[in-house]
Amino acid sequence: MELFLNATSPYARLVRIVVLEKGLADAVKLRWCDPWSDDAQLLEANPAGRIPALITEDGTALSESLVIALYLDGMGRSEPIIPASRLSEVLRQAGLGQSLMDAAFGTVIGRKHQGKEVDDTVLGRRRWRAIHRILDRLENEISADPVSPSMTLGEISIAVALDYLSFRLTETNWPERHEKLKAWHQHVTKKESFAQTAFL
Ligand SMILES: N[C@@H](CCC(=O)N[C@@H](CS)C(=O)NCC(=O)O)C(=O)O
Repeated sequence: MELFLNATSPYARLVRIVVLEKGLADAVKLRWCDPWSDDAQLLEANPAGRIPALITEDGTALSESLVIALYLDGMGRSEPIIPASRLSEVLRQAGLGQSLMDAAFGTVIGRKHQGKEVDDTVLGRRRWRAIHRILDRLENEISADPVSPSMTLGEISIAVALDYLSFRLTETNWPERHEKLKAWHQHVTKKESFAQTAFL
């Protein structure tokens, strides 16, 4: 399999962590690229021009991080990252993590192309309100310790989104404002798969 990625995308990092957690590192070749440079092979794999994209063993090109995570969960012999017994809880967390990533990434990319003033537009303010609401909700909902020793897709998604805030939007100061979430995040990100994929 081949995974198109870069070192700063939260969506690509989520998939990379899934690859490691599922014990599939040897089966997935990393194909580093710049999604903003219209890389011809990436466009062939994903006409949207976005990473991550995964070419499966049978040559199928998959896009969208959660879709790729779902595919990888069906492979490898490790514990499922979407356990059937906790389906709704894990998918709820995955959705919240993904929404946090979307609002944060939208803010970062908006600033890059239109300047920081974009934060004061209708859409910019809306994204910031979403970021704060999601953080508050996670602070209220997250249980102190993860339920199982193996990671779930929900935990990976939320933890990567929080790391992305610390990487790109430090002004959120989320660890100072959300103590329970901070402790949870410290616990979850102790895993080797997080260390190996740190944002650069
Ligand atoms: N919903 C998508 C989002 C993917 C995405 O936006 N990736 C960014 C990098 S972080 C990208 O490739 N952007 C290039 C572009 O939008 O042209 C997913 O979950 O995979």
